[in-house]
Amino acid sequence: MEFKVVVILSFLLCICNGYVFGPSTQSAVEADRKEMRIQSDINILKDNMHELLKRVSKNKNEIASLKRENQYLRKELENKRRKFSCEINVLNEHSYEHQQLLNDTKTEIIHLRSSTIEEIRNRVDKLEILESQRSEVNNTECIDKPVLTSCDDGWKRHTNNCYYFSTYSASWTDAKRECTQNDSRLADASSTSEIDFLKNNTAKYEKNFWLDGTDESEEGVWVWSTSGQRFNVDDWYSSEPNNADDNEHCLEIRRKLDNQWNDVDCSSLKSFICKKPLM
Ligand SMILES: [Ca+2]
Ligand SMILES: [Ca+2]
Repeated sequence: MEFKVVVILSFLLCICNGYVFGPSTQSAVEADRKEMRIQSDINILKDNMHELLKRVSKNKNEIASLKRENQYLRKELENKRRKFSCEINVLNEHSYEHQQLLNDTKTEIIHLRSSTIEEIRNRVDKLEILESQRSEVNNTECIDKPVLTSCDDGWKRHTNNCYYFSTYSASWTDAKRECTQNDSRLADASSTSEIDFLKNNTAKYEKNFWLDGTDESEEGVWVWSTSGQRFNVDDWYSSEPNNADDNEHCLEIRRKLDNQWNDVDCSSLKSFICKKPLM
């Protein structure tokens, strides 16, 4: 009997634990767990919010820095724009001035070209007239003058020319006239053999002799006065021509300079050499 009572009480206790007290204890545990999870979530959210606030603060600083940089760049851009605008204006002004200058130069060139062409035409016309006159004179000379087959007495022959070495002195201008009056001209020299011929003869006479060369028209530009031709050969002494006292414009063969060429005062008196063709 006692055993039956014990079994019955144990059974009732089990029922009480399972159906009366069991459910309320489980809910409390579950509630605690939920509270802990929520608290944990809240802590995580707090941490996240704190992190977000830090980022927001940092971004604000960066934004402020970018704004300042943006303002600086805008100012720089404006300064550059003003500077380039100013330079462009200056360049435009210069370009305009250069264009004006170019136009003036073009006009001047056109004018010069026209006047030069006109001058050349005039000179050609004059040359044609002179050529015509010279032909007439040559024809007359050919008819009137006998052909020389040998040089006159007192004249020396070299190749196809005759040369007269004067025994008296005259100025360069008078010497030219003397030669012309003797159907010849003041001698020029067109080859080294002719220069040697003249030099060898003047050495024998031991005098200074005029030649036809002069730079009277243009200082330093030596020509043969009769032909107007520039020298194709010369025999200047090493330190000549020196245009001493700015007054030496006529050509002599100078004895004391090894019978080489020297420029000298045209009014000085010297012997001279006349030249005329043999044929
Ligand atoms: Ca001179
Ligand atoms: Ca001289």
